[in-house]
Amino acid sequence: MQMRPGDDDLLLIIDVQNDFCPGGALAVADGDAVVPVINRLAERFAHIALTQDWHPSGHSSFATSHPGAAPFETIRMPYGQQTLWPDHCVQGTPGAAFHPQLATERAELVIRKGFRPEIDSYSAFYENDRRTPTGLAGYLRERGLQRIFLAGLATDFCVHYSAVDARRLGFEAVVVEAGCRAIDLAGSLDAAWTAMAAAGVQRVKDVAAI
Ligand code: VGL
Ligand code: ZN
Repeated sequence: MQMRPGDDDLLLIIDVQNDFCPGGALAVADGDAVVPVINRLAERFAHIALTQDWHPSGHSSFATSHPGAAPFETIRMPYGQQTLWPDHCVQGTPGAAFHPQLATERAELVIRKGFRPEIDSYSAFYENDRRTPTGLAGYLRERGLQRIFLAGLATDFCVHYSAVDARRLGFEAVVVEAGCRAIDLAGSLDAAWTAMAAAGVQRVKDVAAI
């Protein structure tokens, strides 16, 4: 398959926000290392979109919203199992802002997610009930964008869910590994790569591979 990005291709940069970088509220190990990789990658794309995790304070995915619960525990929500997180990416806070070195100027769309208090949203396409759409699929279809390259944070949550949903919706999906870093909770990174492969998500190592 032709990997070189063309006019039907989009680079979807997932959640490269301060709270997921070292020093942030839900820091991903080495999370800021994705920034130069993604900036180089972005130069190759005609179309770029960003996602931004964007929670109201008191969001139901925050452990602090569940008395007695601790971050990284799993609870049952009406829509299924949900990992609880430290408070992060609260709307309008510095932690929710994009990493200051991320080149955001050429992005054509910023899609915010996780703004409904009662439901989390890992995927750029659907909230965690896997049925409430964000609108991104309609946007991509209307613009004739068919293949989505993904990079960002975190590999095993928002990148993973977004890539699998892209396939479920009939888009091609390619994850650029060097542009991703993982949280890796209890084997979640291995499980994510397995699930992505099963869904037909392609995996490339680096910018040089495309
Ligand atoms: C994410 C956990 C909670 C992510 C967002 O961007 O992968 N993970 N919210
Ligand atoms: Zn979140």
